[in-house]
Amino acid sequence: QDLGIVAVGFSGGQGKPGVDAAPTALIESGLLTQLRDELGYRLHGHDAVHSYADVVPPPERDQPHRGMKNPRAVSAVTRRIADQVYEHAREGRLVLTLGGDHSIAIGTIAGSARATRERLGRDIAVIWVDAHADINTPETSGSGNVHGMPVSFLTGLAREDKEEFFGWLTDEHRVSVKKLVYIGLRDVDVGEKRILRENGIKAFSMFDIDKHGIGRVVEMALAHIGNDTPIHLSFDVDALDPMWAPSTGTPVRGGLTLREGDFICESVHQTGSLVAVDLVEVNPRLAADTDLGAHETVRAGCSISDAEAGLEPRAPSCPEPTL
Ligand code: DIR
Ligand code: MN
Ligand code: MN
Ligand code: MN
Repeated sequence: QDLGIVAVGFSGGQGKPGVDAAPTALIESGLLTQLRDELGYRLHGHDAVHSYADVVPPPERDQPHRGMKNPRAVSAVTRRIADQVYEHAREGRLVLTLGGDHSIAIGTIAGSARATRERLGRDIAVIWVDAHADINTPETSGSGNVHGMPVSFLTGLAREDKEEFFGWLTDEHRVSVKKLVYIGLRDVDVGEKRILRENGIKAFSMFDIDKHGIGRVVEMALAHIGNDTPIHLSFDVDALDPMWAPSTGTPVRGGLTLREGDFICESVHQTGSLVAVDLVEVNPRLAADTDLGAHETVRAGCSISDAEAGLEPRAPSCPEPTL
C-alpha cells in the first residue's frame, strides 16, 4: 500500500521547544525504513521535515488573539498541513503525520475530512488517544496554548471568521461531535468536562480502561463510530504512561502501557477503515537526561506507528512442548 508521510517540525501550539525535533528523531531511529522494508509500504513525501518557515510570522508580529498564543503561526501552519494531508489522502494513501505538538491535528483532520468526503462521499470518525481532551475553546483555555484546543476548532465548537485565525476552516474540513471518541483521558479541565457533557461526546477515560480492559474499550469505541466508517486516529504520546513515554511536554501519571497503546493502533488498523494517523507530542529534548528518557519515548513512538501501520507483534518462537 501507499503511505503518505507528513513530517511536521512545529512546536508553536505550546510553549516548550523540542517537540519540533521529533520527526527527525523518529526518522533517525529507523521508523521510515521499518515501514518501507519490513511492512512493505511505498512511501511518499518522506524526504523532507517541514518547518513552514515561509508562513510563520516573526513572534513580535503574532500577538495573542482571544488569548491564543502564536495564533497566526498555528493557523498558517495547520492550513498548509491540511493541504498536504489532503493531497496524499486524495490519492488513496494512508497518511502518517509525525508531529509536532497536537495543534497540528487541526490541519491533519481538516485535510483528511475534506479528502474523504471528496473521494468516498463519507464523513470521517476521529479516535483521539490522549491524556487530555484538547477541546478547550479560546475562552475556556487556561493556558492559551492551541494544542489544548484543536478539537473545538475541528468540531465547530470554536469558530473564527478571520482567515488568519483559523477562519479558513469550513464545513468540508469539520467533523461531527457524534463521530468523535476519546481513549485514555485522565487530565481534563473543568470547562472541557462541561463541553464533553453538553455535547454528549463519547470518552473512555483510564477509569473505563481499568474497569473494562483495553479490549472491551476499543470494541465499544469502534461500535460507537459504526462499522465501515473511515477513521482518523490522532495519537498523543502522552496517552502512554510516563514510564514508557517520559519525553513529552505534559506527562500525566497513570496512563496506558505501551502494549495498550499498540493494541489500540493494531485494532484500529485491523478494521481496514484507517485513513490517517497522527503521532504527536514526542519531545526528545525533555527527560533526555533520565535513564530511559528520550530514547525510550522515541522507541515508543516507533512502536505506535508500526502498530498503526499493521505490524503484528512477532510471536515468540517457543519450542513445541514435548510430551
Ligand atoms: C491543558 C493541557 N488542557 C491546556 N493540554 C494538553 O493547556 O489546555 N494537551 N497538555 O496535550
Ligand atoms: Mn493532545
Ligand atoms: Mn495530551
Ligand atoms: Mn492539566
